[in-house]
Order: sequence, then structure tokens, then C-alpha cells
Amino acid sequence: MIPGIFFASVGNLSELPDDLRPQVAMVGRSNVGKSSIINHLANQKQLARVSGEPGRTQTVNLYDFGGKFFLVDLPGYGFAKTAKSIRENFPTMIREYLSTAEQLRMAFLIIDARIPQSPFDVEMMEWMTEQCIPFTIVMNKMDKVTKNEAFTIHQKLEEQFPGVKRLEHSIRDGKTQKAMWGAIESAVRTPQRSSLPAFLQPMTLED
Ligand SMILES: Nc1nc2c(ncn2[C@@H]2O[C@H](COP(=O)(O)OP(=O)(O)O)[C@@H](O)[C@H]2O)c(=O)[nH]1
Ligand SMILES: [Mg+2]
Repeated sequence: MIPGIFFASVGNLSELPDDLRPQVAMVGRSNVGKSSIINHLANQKQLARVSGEPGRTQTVNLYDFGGKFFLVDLPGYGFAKTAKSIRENFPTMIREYLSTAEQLRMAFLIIDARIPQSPFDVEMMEWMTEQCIPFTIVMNKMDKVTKNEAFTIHQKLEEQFPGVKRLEHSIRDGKTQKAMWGAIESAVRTPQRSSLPAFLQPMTLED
């Protein structure tokens, strides 16, 4: 367990501090547990703000872990009921951050284990795949599903995203942090984007 400290909160990506330390981002629908997971990983109750209101966080928040790397809490998506297309539901800041942050090593795509095929999550996973953004699926709120249900959820995700790494997590279970920490530690050791060959680098936004 590494304690985390609040580092920065920006409402505009141009305000992101110039910092060479690796970043691992929390991506997911509003209310899926992005902020809770940061708190759970840090074993701190109030490091990241947990909110009952969907769509509240429209900032990108960075938390410094041991001076070594950042966990990045991104705004949630999928809360606007009126959006005409699914992509309209992804705040530009999420897409912009994910496709341009040079120090981003991996994203955790956090899903509610009870809703394994939300169209928003599917769209996000397809988009991240297109953009060559390395991601790991985190099936959160596992305390809400039975072992049998978990088996079916794994099957569905494997069918849709064969080979994509999946982790189970629950803020109610102290043991599930271990796998996430393992994934974070290996991600922060991977090289930064600009040192990858061009064909492996994510593309820039078209719009
Ligand atoms: N049962 C259960 N509830 C969770 C879990 N993770 C988060 N929550 C709850 O989900 C709600 C939204 O969490 P939050 O971290 O604010 O979600 P965010 O919008 O993705 O940052 C809160 O009421 C949390 O307590 C979990 O693993 N199990
Ligand atoms: Mg949050």
C-alpha cells in the first residue's frame, strides 16, 4: 500500500502540470467507483471525492503516490440522457486527455460488474482500442454479484474483448487491491508514448 496525496485538479488540460512522472488513469461511467477505487488503493477515505451525484466531476484530478507516479481521476461519462449519439456522452476532456497525455501508461476501464455491456463502456473500449491506449478492465462492485454471475460476466467480456486483461474489484474487499497494485506497478514501468515506434503511438483527435 502506498499513501497518496492530492496533487492537482484542472478544468482545462492546458493547466496540467508539466511533469515527467508516469500516470495511470481511471476511466468509466459516472458513479462506477473511480474515486472510491483511488481511495481504496490508498487506504484513505477522503483522498478523492466520492459523490452521490452523477456527472459532478468535470475536472481531471491527479494524486501523487510516493512521488513516483500519479493516479488520475477523470470525469465520468454516460450520464446525459439526452445525448444524440454515444460519443456525445464522452466529455471532450476525457478523449483529449487519453489521446494526448504523454505520461499516460495505462487506463483502468472501470465497469459496474452488474452491467458488463453498457453501450457507453463498449464504445469507450472500442475507441481506446482504436487509439492504441493500453487498458485493463476493472469489474468493480463485485460484492454485488454472486460467483455464478461473475462467471457469466467474464464470459461475456471475453467474447466481446478477447484477450483484454480483467481484474475484479470491490471497495468492500481488502484483497482486491493487490491485483490492481500489481497492474499499476507494471504499467508505470513501461516506456512513455513518445519513445514508442510511430505505428504504436496513439493518433491525435480528428475533431
Ligand atoms: N457496493 C459497492 N459500492 C461501491 C463500490 N465502489 C464504489 N461504490 C459506490 O458507488 C458510488 C459512486 O462512487 P464514486 O467513487 O463517487 O464513483 P465515480 O463517479 O466513478 O467517481 C458511491 O456511493 C460508492 O460508495 C464497490 O466496490 N461496491
Ligand atoms: Mg468521482
